[in-house]
Amino acid sequence: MAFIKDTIEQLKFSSPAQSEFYQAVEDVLESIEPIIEERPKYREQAIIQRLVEPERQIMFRVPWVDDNGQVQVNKGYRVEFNSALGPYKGGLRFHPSVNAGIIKFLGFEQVFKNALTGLPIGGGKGGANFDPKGKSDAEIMRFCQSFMNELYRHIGPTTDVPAGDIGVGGREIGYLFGQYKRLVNRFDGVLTGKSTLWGGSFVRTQATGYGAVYFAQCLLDDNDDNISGKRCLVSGAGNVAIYAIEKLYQLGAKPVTCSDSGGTIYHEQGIDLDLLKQIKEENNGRLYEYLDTHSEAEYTPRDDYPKDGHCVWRYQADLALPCATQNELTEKDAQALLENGCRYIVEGANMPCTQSAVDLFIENNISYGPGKAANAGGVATSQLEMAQNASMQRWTFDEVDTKLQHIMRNIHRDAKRTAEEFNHPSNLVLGANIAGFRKVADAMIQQGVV
Ligand code: NDP
Ligand code: 2IT
Repeated sequence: MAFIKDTIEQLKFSSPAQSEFYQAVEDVLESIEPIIEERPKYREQAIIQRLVEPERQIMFRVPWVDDNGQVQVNKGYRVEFNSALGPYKGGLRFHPSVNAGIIKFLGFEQVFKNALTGLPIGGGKGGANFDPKGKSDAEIMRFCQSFMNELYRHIGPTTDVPAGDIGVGGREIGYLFGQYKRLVNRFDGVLTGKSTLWGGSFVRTQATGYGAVYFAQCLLDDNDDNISGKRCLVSGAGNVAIYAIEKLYQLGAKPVTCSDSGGTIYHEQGIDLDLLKQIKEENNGRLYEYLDTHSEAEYTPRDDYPKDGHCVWRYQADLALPCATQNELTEKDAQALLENGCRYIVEGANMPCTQSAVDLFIENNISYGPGKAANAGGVATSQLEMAQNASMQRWTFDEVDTKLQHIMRNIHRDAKRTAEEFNHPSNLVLGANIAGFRKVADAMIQQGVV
């Protein structure tokens, strides 16, 4: 349809060189075609043009001093994308690949993901092109403090509430929070993913991985199938991957792979979760160290991956959970998964499957859970953390976990019913995009042209 092409052309002109952002926008626009046809008010109110332009984008210099006394400079971002449903909410990513296009794609996804949770949160994202690898703890602290020296003036518990993403976990949230508190002299719930010692919520650490597996359970239920005994491929070895693996084991499944940017581990008897946590959470180590304990496992370095693909997806399994980064699962990988009989794909990461890989899953009627639905458990639990902070309450692990399970089931039901309503019963991409879009667009209309 013309409006998709026109919108992307305009974005290419006004926001050049942001390919991941165009990809995320195109994915949503293609799904919402039927509803745009149906409801003229979306066009009259220029909802698409407003949705693709963030409400505010902040870019800033982050100067800091490394352990050798050298001054380093990074580029920091916070994109406050849409506040129709609530305060801007979304993570911070510290990775050398971060640029304006990456943050905008993540912020755009976040708007619809947050809407799908049914909770009162708008969408935003931030980060920096800072590479945490090889940095000392003191360097991480100084970087976080410098980052917050600018960010603090833009955020607040009812304005914008950042959290973690790639390269930002509990340690970074601690340093960021400490500096915020020092600058404003208030103990605000201004960040989520805080330590449970000082205002964090139980289950936030586990929430994205657990939530993705709860979503997978919904897909299996739809097929009168059961997760117990399923062989699973997981990519990534960070927060999302680790807790997806943990929940898979708790439900009787068998995860046999994980990966980091250096390579992939395949362990036929099942990934050793305690060892993985020790390498990644305690020692900040590299995945090849896994072989020091399990020489029977296979390690494939990145250089030996198949052309145009990732070796994780070349193993046989029933369920695949990409949990590392965007566009990590290509069309060739999708073909390999289909040939090996994989029937369920659930995205723990944001936009991990390329557009052509997604097309292949949909064409082949594979049960596919798109990231903005399947990985929403993290941000949903962040909102539960905000709710606990605002009401000065503290819920138990089981209380939060039960709420998370309900939220994931509701997201799945909402996406599925919407897909049925628009006559594409098994297409959860379409269902999730329309369900999220409707909530945001209707709220924007009710709030006038702002
Ligand atoms: P972490 O930093 O904890 O872990 C990221 C993992 O992915 C690491 O194993 C990392 O390897 C690998 N990885 C990252 N970038 C690349 C790359 N360019 N190529 C290959 N491997 C890479 O991040 P999270 O687990 O928190 O995030 C993973 C994904 O999940 C991201 O897409 C994120 O946006 C998404 N997500 C996260 C949520 C959360 O609550 N944390 C919520 C919802 C989505 P290495 O260490 O070698 O770089
Ligand atoms: O992509 C995501 O949803 C996140 N990184 C979590 C955001 C949050 O605010 O918890």
